[in-house]
Amino acid sequence: MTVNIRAKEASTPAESLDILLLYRTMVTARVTNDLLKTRKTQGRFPFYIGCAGHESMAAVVAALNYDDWMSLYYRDLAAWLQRTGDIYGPLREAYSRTTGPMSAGRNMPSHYSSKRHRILPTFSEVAALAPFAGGVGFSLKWHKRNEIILFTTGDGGVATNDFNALFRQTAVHQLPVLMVIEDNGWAITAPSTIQWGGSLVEWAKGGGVYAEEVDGTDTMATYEASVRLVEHVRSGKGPVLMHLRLGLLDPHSSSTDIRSYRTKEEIEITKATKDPVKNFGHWLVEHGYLQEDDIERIRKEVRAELEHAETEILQEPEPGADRVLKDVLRVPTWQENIPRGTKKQLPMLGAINEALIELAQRDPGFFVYGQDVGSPKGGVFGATAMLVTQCPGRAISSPLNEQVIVGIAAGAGMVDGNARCAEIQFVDYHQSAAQTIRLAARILYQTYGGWTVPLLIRTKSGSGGGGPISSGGAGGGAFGHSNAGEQWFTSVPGMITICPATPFDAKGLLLEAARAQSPVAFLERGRLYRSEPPKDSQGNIIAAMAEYWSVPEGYYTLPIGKARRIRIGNGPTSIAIISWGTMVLESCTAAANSVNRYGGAIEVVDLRTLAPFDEEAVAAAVREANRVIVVTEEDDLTSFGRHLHSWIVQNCFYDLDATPSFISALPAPAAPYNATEESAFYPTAKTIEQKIEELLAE
Ligand SMILES: Cc1ncc(C[n+]2csc(CCOP(=O)(O)OP(=O)(O)O)c2C)c(N)n1
Repeated sequence: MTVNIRAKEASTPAESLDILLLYRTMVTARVTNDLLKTRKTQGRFPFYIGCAGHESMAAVVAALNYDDWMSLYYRDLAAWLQRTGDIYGPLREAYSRTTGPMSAGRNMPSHYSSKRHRILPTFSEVAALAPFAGGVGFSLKWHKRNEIILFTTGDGGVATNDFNALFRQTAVHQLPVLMVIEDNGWAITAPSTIQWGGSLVEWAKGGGVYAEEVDGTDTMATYEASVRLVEHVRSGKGPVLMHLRLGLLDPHSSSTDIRSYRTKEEIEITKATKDPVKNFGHWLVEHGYLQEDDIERIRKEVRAELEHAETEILQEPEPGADRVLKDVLRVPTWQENIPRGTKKQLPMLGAINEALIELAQRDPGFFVYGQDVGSPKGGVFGATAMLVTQCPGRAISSPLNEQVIVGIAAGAGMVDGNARCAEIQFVDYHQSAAQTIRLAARILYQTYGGWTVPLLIRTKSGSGGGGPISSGGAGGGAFGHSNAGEQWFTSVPGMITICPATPFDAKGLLLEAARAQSPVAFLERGRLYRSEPPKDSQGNIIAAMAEYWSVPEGYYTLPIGKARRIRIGNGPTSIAIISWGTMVLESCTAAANSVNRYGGAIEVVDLRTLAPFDEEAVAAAVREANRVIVVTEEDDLTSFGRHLHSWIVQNCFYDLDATPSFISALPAPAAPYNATEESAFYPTAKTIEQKIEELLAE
């Protein structure tokens, strides 16, 4: 028997609801849950986290259109089934089969993900998808699409920074997002009363988001409320928070003993009154849609279907060790191109402004999102000044929250597959977005290539403003404004990290970075924004570097992962200096001074890309010079510079005639403010020159 009923609201765009199919989906979720729970107990796989008590989420999804987006959490098996109809997927992931649609057997079960079905990839980090969901909503609104996004989390998830970032994103930009809080009363052993004060609904309304409490143990009430609230969101009236009251019928996960923290009485009452599958079954019988014995018949049919699926799945292949490094990083394949535009002298800031204009003109969906970037000043450094005047609406000022910023750009990039730009004012402040950045970089691996996150993070990094350190004047950036930053980004697997030293490279690399399907950290050194080419101690511009301050107009790209090898002097090289960013200029000055004094040649390798770095160029430079100095602006703690130094020891040992040298800033939190202490903190051309002398004397 198929019965179609429509929601009461005449204007609803939701498809007519087949309530028996909805019931069957909920039963399928419960029976799958029970089967997988048993299999875990039998030791067939290591972990399971279930959905019992949350099956009415199928009714929320039934109120969406098929092209709406979803960001689910681990209790949303019923939502998965309602959207995809795929009963095999959850079993395949539990048994870790390569056929798994969410991660090809790479991730724990219940981490729902499907690009095809517009389900963003669930993280283990509670509510961590929230800022990405805000980015999806931002993109849908920006492109005036008729779709919305459903975001779900538990009552514990409400307390996370990530959820609060989403809330702010949706409230400030009035995004088409339906936030459903699946409140089952518990976050492992913590009752929901410790997650927020007062009323969640009133809290949301006070922050500019319409909110309602809904009884999730009553499936028809959930469906009717969902239809109404989805319509609210879709019609442009703004975001909605649904506080969905549920009961948790099972332990938190297969690793938790429910009796150790919940009373017998509370468990019994929950099971008797808050079981949405049981309640909906009774309702269907009461209203004459089913007979009493249909309930058991349907359960048995579903169980047989699942057991059949399970038998098939057990024949399917498990992952092999050979794929463990697959889909860590996607670096774009560089297409050789010759810059044709007229060249003109430009500082790095001008080159970055031009690159952003090129991106906006070529891609109507490209925008820069960050603090102050939409002001006529073009952000505090003026990097978006040209964008603001020449491409109105493409530089968008954000609230003061780095996680909000990164989430908007990352989620928007996931919608249309092209990188959108997040500007972080000073690299130090990316730390509040660190989890979102790390997870953006993980998605490719976690989903076995199912999803990519094109994302361009531009940020001012390194010591103060002005010119190179040796050219006079302390930066004065001090704490919060002067960190190098590469020690953070290069330690994130799945992340590309770029740090240009010259205006020519900055423009070409920024344009190439926007083609990447892996997130990129683009470190712009404040010292280099307005810097001129480096000079030797007699004031002569170093010829080998001068041409890179001449920047072609128009579009050109440079390869990611390729170093620039700069030879200073003539004849065979006696030392290779490996550096990047500001330290390239310092190294060139030191090398020129040494060559002026002693003759010969020194090679400076400008890495340009730090992750993945150009191993071939580094090895070749060491092989030719047999002496090497690594120069970094980072503190002397665990750092990218130390990693590179260690790589050289491990891979180039037999090409070395002397211990590989290492120059860095000091092992302190950051450069102090006053000029004397600041200068003592950073390496300069002088420090490098002394090291060159020592090495040549060995
Ligand atoms: C950020 C983060 N902190 C801690 C954990 C460990 N953890 C996993 S689930 C969970 C409780 C989540 O509770 P809630 O959001 O209410 O969802 P429920 O499991 O009750 O449905 C915790 C603390 C985690 N996965 N992520």
